[in-house]
Amino acid sequence: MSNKALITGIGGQDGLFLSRILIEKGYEVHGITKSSDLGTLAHLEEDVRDKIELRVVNIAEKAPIDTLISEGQFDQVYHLAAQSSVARSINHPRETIESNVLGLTNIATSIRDKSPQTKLLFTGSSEMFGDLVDGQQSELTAPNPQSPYGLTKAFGFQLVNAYRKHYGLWAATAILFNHESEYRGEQFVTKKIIQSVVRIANGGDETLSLGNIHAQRDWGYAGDYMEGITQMMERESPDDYVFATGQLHSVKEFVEIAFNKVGIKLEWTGEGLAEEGRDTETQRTLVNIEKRFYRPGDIAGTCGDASKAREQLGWVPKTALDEFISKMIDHERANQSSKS
Ligand code: GDR
Repeated sequence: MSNKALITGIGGQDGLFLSRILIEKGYEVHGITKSSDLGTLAHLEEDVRDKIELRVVNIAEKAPIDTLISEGQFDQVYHLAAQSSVARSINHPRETIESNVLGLTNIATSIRDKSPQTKLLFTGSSEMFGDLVDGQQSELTAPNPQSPYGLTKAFGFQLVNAYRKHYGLWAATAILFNHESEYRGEQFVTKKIIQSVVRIANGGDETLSLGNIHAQRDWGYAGDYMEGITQMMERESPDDYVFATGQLHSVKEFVEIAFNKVGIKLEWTGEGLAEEGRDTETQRTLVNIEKRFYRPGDIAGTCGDASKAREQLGWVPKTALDEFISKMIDHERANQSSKS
């Protein structure tokens, strides 16, 4: 009999990669989404998608989660469902808490009460660490969240720890640093940049407006991180792991690389809100700064130390930044040309 896995939040970028990996490994995959919209799963190969048992369930409601967990008796639950935008959490803290705090509490408590042999993996976030103080952030770094989103991820990390300790559950947190791909949502800066760069390369006359382009992130490829979390789940005893590349890049560098890839070289002038990126050939302004895209409490930088995952799981990020920016551009080009 094949192993049975449940993926909550299967309709996002990570759900797509994770379903592919689990189906390939021979798992029976069940997924829950918040609406009947297929979301990112629309990009999944049809034969893979057909194998997924999909259901619409609101994770913030306890009764349907109890029924699902009790009837499913899953071997593994990957809890991905969350309000995942830091920016949105600032304006919608209640929605973020409902989805992230109540959602995890419902899932973990149902497993404790209805299916205690089920392994639970929670996808945590580097956002729980707040700003980089020195060096890199690891499993031992103390949480110091700055945003409602980061607070919910710190809460989740501690809850999972407590359930593991007090109830003997197989429960663990994957502390994921920024991870991107061609299937990334438009609310995140990398996708926003790529969409605009491709439109401009295709002759569009827009300007890419951004907030803090000096923020630095440790960006990896989502497919690699989802491989890592399945390796984590296969361990006999539960433990938390950081997944990161250990490489820091600014938003500005990301913009420059993306434009370079479509043959446009930028030169920068000005500072703060007056900073601008111009096409060196035409002198046209392609990038500007708008105050509305700045966030209160934005984290200036995050950088992860994934040596524990490397040593204990043999995990290394395979896809370099340059490589996944190309994948994102190719995918976006195909997407835009299919619409024109
Ligand atoms: P982040 O990702 O908040 O790190 O959370 P995001 O891509 O939203 O922001 C990264 C950095 O870019 C700066 N920035 C902008 N961001 C957006 N979205 N739009 C802009 O116009 C813009 N201009 C500059 C931001 O200020 C920030 O510094 C991601 C999410 O995937 C979380 O779910 C995950 O937990 C963490 O990464 C690790």
